[in-house]
Amino acid sequence: MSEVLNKPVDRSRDLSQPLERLGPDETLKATSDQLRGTIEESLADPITGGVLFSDNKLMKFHGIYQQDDRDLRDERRRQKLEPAYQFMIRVRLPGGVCTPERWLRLDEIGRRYADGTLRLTTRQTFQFHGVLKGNLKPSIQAMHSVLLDTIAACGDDARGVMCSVNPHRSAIHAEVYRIAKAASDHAIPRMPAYHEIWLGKERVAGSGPEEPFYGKQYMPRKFKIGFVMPPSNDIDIYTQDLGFIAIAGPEGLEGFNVTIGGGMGRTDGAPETFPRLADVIGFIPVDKVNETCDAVMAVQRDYGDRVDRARARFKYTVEDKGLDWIKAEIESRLGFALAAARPFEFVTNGDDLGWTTGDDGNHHFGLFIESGRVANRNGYNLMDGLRAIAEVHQGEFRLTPNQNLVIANIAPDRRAEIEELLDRYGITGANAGSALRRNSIACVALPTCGLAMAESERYLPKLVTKLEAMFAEHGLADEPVTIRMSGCPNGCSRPYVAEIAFTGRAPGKYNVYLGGGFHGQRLNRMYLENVGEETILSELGPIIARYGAERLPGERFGDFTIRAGYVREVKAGREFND
Ligand code: SRM
Ligand code: SF4
Repeated sequence: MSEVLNKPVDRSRDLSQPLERLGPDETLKATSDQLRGTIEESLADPITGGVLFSDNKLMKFHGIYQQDDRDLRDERRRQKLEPAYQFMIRVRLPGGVCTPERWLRLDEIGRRYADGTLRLTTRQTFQFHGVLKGNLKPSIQAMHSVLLDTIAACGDDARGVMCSVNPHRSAIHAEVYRIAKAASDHAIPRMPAYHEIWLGKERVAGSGPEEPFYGKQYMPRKFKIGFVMPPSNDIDIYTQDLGFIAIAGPEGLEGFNVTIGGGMGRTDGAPETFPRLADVIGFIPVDKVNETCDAVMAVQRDYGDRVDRARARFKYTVEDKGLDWIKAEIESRLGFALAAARPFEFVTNGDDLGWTTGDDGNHHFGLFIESGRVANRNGYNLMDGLRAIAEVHQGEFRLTPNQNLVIANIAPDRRAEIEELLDRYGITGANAGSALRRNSIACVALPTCGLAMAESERYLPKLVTKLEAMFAEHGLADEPVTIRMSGCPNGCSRPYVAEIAFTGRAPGKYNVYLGGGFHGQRLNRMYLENVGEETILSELGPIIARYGAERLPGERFGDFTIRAGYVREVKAGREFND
């Protein structure tokens, strides 16, 4: 990234402050020898299946998290054994586009080194779970053999860049994807430590700083960038730290509206934390995207809170400094004023499932994948089926922000072959289930996520079975309603923009939220606190019944719950906890 933007600023939070006045993570980053720490030593330590606490933190920048199997935690404690340490690896995959060759390699890694599954995430990439320490290097090296990496997939940096999955308007989509990919390549940190530790490269001493933009301390916190193509808001643009809304005219792509300051994460009982929807601050031409990434990220790098990590996301910098001030600071770094934002319209944040045809006549199959888990389970051999398809497919796979998959760019004369494989493996996901199920997202949660307070991926499908029966009873089986569950308030399924949402409080207990906007344009509000399934069903049942009987033509469930007075509309993130 550009060094020009490294101008000194704001002494209260500037990196030149003594480290002891900043949070412990800042000290760790600054003294980590550019993210090397003692990762090599931790990996080589045969006494434990884990790594040092500090190395675990640093490994996040390398796309790797230490976890332990929480299903086994109590039993192992009783047996006085260390936790069943294992690792999660997250791939960097801008826009979720994956070639069949890469799919096959990732499938092999999943079977050989992980828990035998692939997990498609809400930011359009793959995660591996259950990787043992000794299998980390072989996994990363296998990815490298198909030119994939995990750099900055986690950590205080620019995370995986998202891009709308829109095979219908393929020419413009291709251009937006190309720009999103370039922005990802631009924002990725230069990280020699990664190549040394995982790929065995020799350390080379250079004259300049190893990372000219991020420096030694990187960003105050994770930073998320996304590109969206109206009328689909599939990436939930208002939840991104920095977003680009593609504006297309008669001649093609004209540029992007820029959004800043979105985010979901919050903490129960901490009103100073809240989800926030991004603001649209102006329009830029196509060739200013990377400069805009630099300018916005530099403002957050220099002004973000480096003392309190709970308030270190860009959304709080925007709240604390004020939108006008932040916009002026971005413009001063850009050296030009943003143009007025152009009109645009979103109609959905869901995916197109089933067969569709693109501008160029190629076919695409959108496949619903429950909670994004690709596995062979309970007689449904989805992982084998997708492997068989990858072996013959000549287009690509596109991972969606709703944890689904598009088998994309199937030439007309190849469609029959793909259809035959879908039939042979019984892969009918897109057509099976209610509209409620097809619009459901659950984060991973138990047993791997160390922050989970309740089940999510393993529970939401069962809850949906009960709720969809209620919707069907009132003639609403085909009514799309967004429903999202997270095992804790961090909100990895982007629950606070869903029409119905659940966040875990304790085993079997959830907060319930209603009133989110159908295409992600409005935050929801808490309706029930810390309740179990019985209360969830007994409280939601009458609301669903009234919706069936009293809704206005075209009225969405989230809008209805506000009109009917179940929840008050949230107009700004700060109001979320009122
Ligand atoms: Fe997330 C932390 C999983 C998307 C907000 N997230 C985690 C960790 C790494 C837990 C941890 O820190 O120990 C989870 C690993 C669980 C596991 O076992 O795999 C985790 N997050 C996920 C994924 C896999 C959920 C999924 O089911 O798909 C998503 C991976 C995305 C990717 O491919 O990069 C995922 N996480 C999100 C999103 C949605 C998004 O980005 O569009 C959010 C909300 C948006 C936002 O960032 O505001 C999100 N994750 C968080 C947070 C809260 C951050 C905050 O601002 O407070 C945490 C906790 C943290 O960072 O301290 C977190
Ligand atoms: Fe884990 Fe919480 Fe994210 Fe779910 S929302 S994956 S429980 S951090």
